[in-house]
Amino acid sequence: MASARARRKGAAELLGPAPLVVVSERPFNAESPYSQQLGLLTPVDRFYVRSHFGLNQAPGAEDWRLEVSGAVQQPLSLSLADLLGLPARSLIATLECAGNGRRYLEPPVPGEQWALGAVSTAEWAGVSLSEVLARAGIAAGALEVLFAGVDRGPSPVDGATIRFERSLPLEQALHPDVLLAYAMNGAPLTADHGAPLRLVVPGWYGMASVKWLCSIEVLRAPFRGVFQADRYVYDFGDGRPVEPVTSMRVRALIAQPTPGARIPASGAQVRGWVWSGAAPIAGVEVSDDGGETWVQAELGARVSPYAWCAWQYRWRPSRPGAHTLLARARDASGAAQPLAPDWNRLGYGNNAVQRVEVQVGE
Ligand SMILES: Nc1nc2c(c(=O)[nH]1)N[C@H]1C(S)=C(S)[C@@H](COP(=O)(O)O)O[C@H]1N2
Ligand SMILES: [Mo]
Repeated sequence: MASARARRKGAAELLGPAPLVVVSERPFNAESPYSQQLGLLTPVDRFYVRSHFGLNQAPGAEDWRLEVSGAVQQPLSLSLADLLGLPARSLIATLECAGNGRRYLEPPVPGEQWALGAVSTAEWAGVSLSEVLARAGIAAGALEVLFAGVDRGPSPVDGATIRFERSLPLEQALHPDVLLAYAMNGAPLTADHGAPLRLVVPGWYGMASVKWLCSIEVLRAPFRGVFQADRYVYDFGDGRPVEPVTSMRVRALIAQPTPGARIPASGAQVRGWVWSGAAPIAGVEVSDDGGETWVQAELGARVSPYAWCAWQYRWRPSRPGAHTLLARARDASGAAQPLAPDWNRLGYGNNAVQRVEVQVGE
């Protein structure tokens, strides 16, 4: 992957600004420059990257295999060619890291200090996981399905070498929209995004979408690994029970204007993206007075139930000077973005409304 990064840097020199905003070099973690996001799909070289350990080299597609084992009638060992021979399925889905917005928590929490760019959208193509599980045959007593990537590194809990592995409840794993994806935006997966095969769990925070997938094991007991039980849990520290992090909370992002922008007195188009993994989007409201009053924004087409949706609002400022723009989304379950983060010890799911300060000229 070092070479992929070197290539990216080389390309950036030719094209101008670097396409990704680097959060850490090793392992490589970087945000998408979402203020420049124009179309629905994020170009692959602008799609955020989140890797716990990183890989020196992505597994070669030639000798790579996917092993399916555990509580199944027929264990399988599949090559990429085997998977390409199964019925193909594609869908557009937004992926957001559960740590997106962690930087804004008060008091601060440990972990990658993401601003708001750990979210991107792609068209994923592959095979339904359910298709492969049906070929293996689920045996009696199955409860969960465990997914492991080839990447290894020190456990954040005790430093022991572990793999990145996570499970899904059987019912979720059997949903036909959960994909074993080999392509992204019409091209084979790149090393950073999990080549040659990754899981894509639409609607869930990104940690569920295991990259560099090499093994699937059907389990009869709940998985309690580090990235399941110690990480990716909401620990509010206020007496509320500890809960697993699952679907993406409703959130609107303001792409334009950007912080510090100078806006003409006639106003500007305020626009961005809105998504929710928990329930369909119900609406986006904008405030230009720090949250005193709110007006409805216009929603663009819903292209996929799993993809973000464009929104916009034609803003006509009532006075010159400093303004704080806010955008707040609601979903059909009645959930709305909070004005302040729902703080938790590991800093997940911070979907608090974004504030963008701008200056309106005379
Ligand atoms: N094998 C493996 N899969 C992984 C990870 C990882 O570190 N290793 N990170 C997860 C997390 S936390 C996120 S947010 C998504 C990021 O996917 P992306 O890098 O393609 O954006 O991958 C998930 N899958
Ligand atoms: Mo993540």
